[in-house]
Amino acid sequence: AALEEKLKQAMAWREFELHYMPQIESGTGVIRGVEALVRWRDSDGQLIQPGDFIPLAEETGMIVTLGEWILRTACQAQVNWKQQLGRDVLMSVNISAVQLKARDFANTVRRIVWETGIDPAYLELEITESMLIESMDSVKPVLDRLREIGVQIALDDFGTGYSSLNYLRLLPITQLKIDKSFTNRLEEVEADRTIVESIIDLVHKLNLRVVAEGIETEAQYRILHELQCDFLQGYLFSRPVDEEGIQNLLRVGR
Ligand code: G
Ligand code: G
Ligand code: MN
Ligand code: NA
Repeated sequence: AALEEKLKQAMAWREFELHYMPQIESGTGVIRGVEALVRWRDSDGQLIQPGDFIPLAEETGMIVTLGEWILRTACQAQVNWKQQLGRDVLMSVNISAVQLKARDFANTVRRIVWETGIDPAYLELEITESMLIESMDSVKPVLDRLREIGVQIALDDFGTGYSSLNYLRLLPITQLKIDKSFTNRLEEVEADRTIVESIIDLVHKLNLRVVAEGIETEAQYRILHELQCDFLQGYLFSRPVDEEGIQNLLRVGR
């Protein structure tokens, strides 16, 4: 309960901030987008990672308010960068199952798109396959509405849950993110390479795009480039950085 109080206070005191991790085009090395990742700067100036407060925010329902702030802040940043840097950057935002299932989620997104003026084609919402297991039927209409608004939908952490081909077949997904547990040992483990290659082929045959996460070495980069993975994300390119850090990376253009 102590943490819950602190979390409420943090919301009132605006102690949250967004950090950003670039996603690069594997062919050119150019940054095509960023993933927004929330952090909590507590009153002592300490940076708290989402793993330490998102679960509680979900349990208490606070994620709905926090998630709205995250979405609005990310969209506003995208619009600012367009004005300041003259380029559109794809903004990917993680969406919790609790948010997606809250009534009115699609309307909330529509309102934030309208209020911030973001081109919805440059907003991507990341959902995880684990949130689909029990609620495929209720989630699908929400995703359909989000696509009508024009936002992109990414299936995050692919391969870690119950990766059902049904999701790819039935849901209006635009991009798939291969989890880092598959790219970690790409150099050493032949089976991982085979699986990743097959996922990329399948995704391309479905006319979707694919991002590989957790790229930390040049060797992983080379293999994924050879396998024609569209986009890459990982510490090799950059760790999550704050607003100033990402603006610097975007200015350099790579
Ligand atoms: O940034 P980090 O690696 O600590 O993120 C850990 C987890 O927290 C990841 O699974 C990520 O998806 C999740 N996460 C990070 N930022 C957000 C956010 O803004 N909203 C939600 N719902 N989850 C987030
Ligand atoms: O679950 P989700 O994919 O949203 O989690 C994203 C998190 O994965 C980010 O917070 C980021 O810190 C982490 N991540 C991304 N790339 C790498 C990487 O190359 N290595 C490691 N260890 N973590 C990464
Ligand atoms: Mn993600
Ligand atoms: Na992921």
